[in-house]
Amino acid sequence: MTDLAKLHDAILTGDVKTAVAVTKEALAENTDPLELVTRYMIPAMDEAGRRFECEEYFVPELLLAARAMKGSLELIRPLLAARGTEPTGRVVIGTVKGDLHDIDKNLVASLLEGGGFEVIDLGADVAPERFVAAAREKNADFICLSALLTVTMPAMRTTILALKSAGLGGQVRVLVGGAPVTQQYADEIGADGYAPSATTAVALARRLVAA
Ligand code: B1M
Repeated sequence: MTDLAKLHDAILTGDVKTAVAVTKEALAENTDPLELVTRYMIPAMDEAGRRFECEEYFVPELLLAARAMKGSLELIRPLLAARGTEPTGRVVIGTVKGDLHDIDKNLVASLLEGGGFEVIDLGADVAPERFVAAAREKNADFICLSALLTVTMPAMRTTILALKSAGLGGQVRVLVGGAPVTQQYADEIGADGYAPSATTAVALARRLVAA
C-alpha cells in the first residue's frame, strides 16, 4: 500500500521524481485520482503558499512545488477527463490577464471535461479580447475565468465588460473562481456564477445547463 503522505511531501519539497513515482504507484493500486488531488496535492500547495507568506519559501521553491504538482497532474488529468460521457455544453476557460497561475484552472478544465463538457482551454494570462474571440468562434455556452491574485481580479470585470460590449452578454454565461474570488465579488462584477472549487464549478455549470 503506497504511503500517500510521500506525495504531499514530494510536492511540498519540489521533488518531481518522487511525486510522479508515488502517483504512478497509487494509481496502479486504483486509488481515486480526485482523492490524490484533494487530500494530498492541494494541501501541499497550500502549505507551500503558507511558507511563502511567512518567508520560509521564495519564488524558486514555489516554482519547484508547482513543477512537482504538474508532474503528478499530467498522470491524473486524463483520468479525470475520461470520466465524462455525453457532451453537456461548451466551455471556454482561462486564467485572466496578468495572472500566470494555471494549476487550479487546469484542474477545473479537467473536471469539466470529466463532467461531460467540451472544454477550450486558452491557458494563462489571457486578454479579454481573446476570451471574446474564442467565445464567438466556438459558440461557447460558458466562459470560466480564473484568478489567483488579488491584483488580477479586476481583469474579470474587464473581461465581462468586453463580452457585453461585443454583444455576447446574453449569449454566454460567465462563471468565475480562484482562491481570492468570492460570491460577493462575482455579484459585484456581474458574473453569472461563482464556484470555490473544481467540483463545485462542474455542479454549477450542470445546474445552469439544466435550468
Ligand atoms: Co503564486 N501566489 N505568485 N505562484 N502561488 C499565490 C496565489 C499566493 C496566495 C501565495 C501566498 O502569498 N500565500 C499569492 C497571492 C496573494 C494574493 O494576491 N492574494 C501568490 C503570489 C503573491 C505570487 C507572485 C506575485 C509571487 C512573486 O512573484 N512575488 C507571482 C505572480 C505571478 C503572476 O501570476 N503574474 C506568483 C507566482 C507563482 C508561481 C509561478 C511560482 C507558481 C504558479 C505556477 C503555476 O500555476 N503554473 C505559484 C504558486 C504555485 C502559488 C501557490 C503556492 C499555489 C497555487 C496553486 O496552484 N494551488 C499559491 C498559494 C496557495 O494557493 N495556497 C500562490 C493549487 C490549486 C489547485 O488550489 O486555488 O484551491 P486552489 O484551486 C481551486 C480554486 O482556486 C478553484 O478551483 C481550483 C481547483 O479546485 N478555481 C476555480 C480556480 N479557478 C477557478 C475558475 C472557476 C471555478 C473555480 O471558474 C468557474
